[in-house]
Amino acid sequence: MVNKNQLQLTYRDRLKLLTGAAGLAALTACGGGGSSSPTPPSGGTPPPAPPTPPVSTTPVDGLLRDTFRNNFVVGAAIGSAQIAEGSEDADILSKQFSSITAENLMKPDALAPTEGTYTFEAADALIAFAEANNLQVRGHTLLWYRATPDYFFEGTREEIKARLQKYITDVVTHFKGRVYAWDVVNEAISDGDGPTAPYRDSNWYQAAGGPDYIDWAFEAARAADPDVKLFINDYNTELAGKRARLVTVVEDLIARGIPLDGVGHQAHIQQSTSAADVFAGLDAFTNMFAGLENHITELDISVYSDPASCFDNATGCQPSVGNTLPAARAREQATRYRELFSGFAARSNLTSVTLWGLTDDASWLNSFPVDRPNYPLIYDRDRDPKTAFLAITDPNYVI
Ligand code: 9MR
Repeated sequence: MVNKNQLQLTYRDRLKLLTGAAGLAALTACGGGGSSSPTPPSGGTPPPAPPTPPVSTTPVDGLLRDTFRNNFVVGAAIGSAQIAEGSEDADILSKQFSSITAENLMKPDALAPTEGTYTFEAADALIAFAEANNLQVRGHTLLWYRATPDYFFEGTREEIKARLQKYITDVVTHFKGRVYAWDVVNEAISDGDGPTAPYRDSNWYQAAGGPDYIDWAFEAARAADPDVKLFINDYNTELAGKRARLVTVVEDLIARGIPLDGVGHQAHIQQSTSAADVFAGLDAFTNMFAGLENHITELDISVYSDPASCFDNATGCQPSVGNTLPAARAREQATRYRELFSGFAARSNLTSVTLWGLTDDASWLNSFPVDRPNYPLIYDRDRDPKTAFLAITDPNYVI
């Protein structure tokens, strides 16, 4: 395969220009310069079409990360496939991003599938790739109610606490100095106002007989590494109810002196979500205490706008848009991405923005909440930057 970063215009790019098949190339050609088609003078001969400006789907090296260099690092969640030597994904990561998160490789079921045996190799390879390419690493995640082997929950409360703290001590120590932030506790907040609210009624909550496990996790992480930033991470902070419950928990942690540096906002949103609601999620935590940081940790924008029933019981989900992203949807999505990144850049305590995946084909949203092709990221299945990429990196780009 031709490495498109070795050439200014690849075979595929030229083919797209010739066939006019590429939405991106076409959009760039007519929208990139902010011009519209000239109107022929009435009765006269239409002027000749302006020459097609040179178009390449390869942005200049560093465009994405440099656009936000003074604002936040720009990350992508990845796995072993994306760092394969010579792959287009690895090339994109090294050229356009400044941070990575392991989508799965640093979760408890990946690092310690059986008690007392650590399997760090795949995560270490990810970190070695990051270090070789000047990418920072966000750690995800030390404690979650999913992706955790059953043995974590066996025994008495004291045994469970000791096991959890040993696990966190070992893992944080192993990655010490190589990870800039950890999602220490992931998704511990309830989605509703049930009996355990604001806490999720989870395996961890049951095993600890309450929310104390959150304290155990943060204390062990801080003891193992005094410098790494410690985050509580959750989804739906763009929704008022979930946000209020997370605020309650964060206030309590701070008041009791639990070591916490920031709030991770997953930002798994859909097209119907307004940027204002995402910003409200961020702003609720700003100035809660000096130095509290916000991170956007798992950003993606589903091109579907599904009702709650789709997430609850897979009914009422929007039908598939098919195997190509319709241009109108691509533009709507690009608009939302632009609004978000411009608002992110305006918030000084937002220090990291991570997309939950690199290319659309790799997204978990192709099978959640139902099997259906989705297009939630800023690189398409051909590894070309999408309209959304242009919208966030070029303020003059006409969407
Ligand atoms: O995208 C991840 C998917 O590949 C895994 O199967 C799943 C279970 O480990 O986790 C997904 O990532 C989740 C993340 O860790 C926490 N927030 C929600 C993400 C999507 O489910």
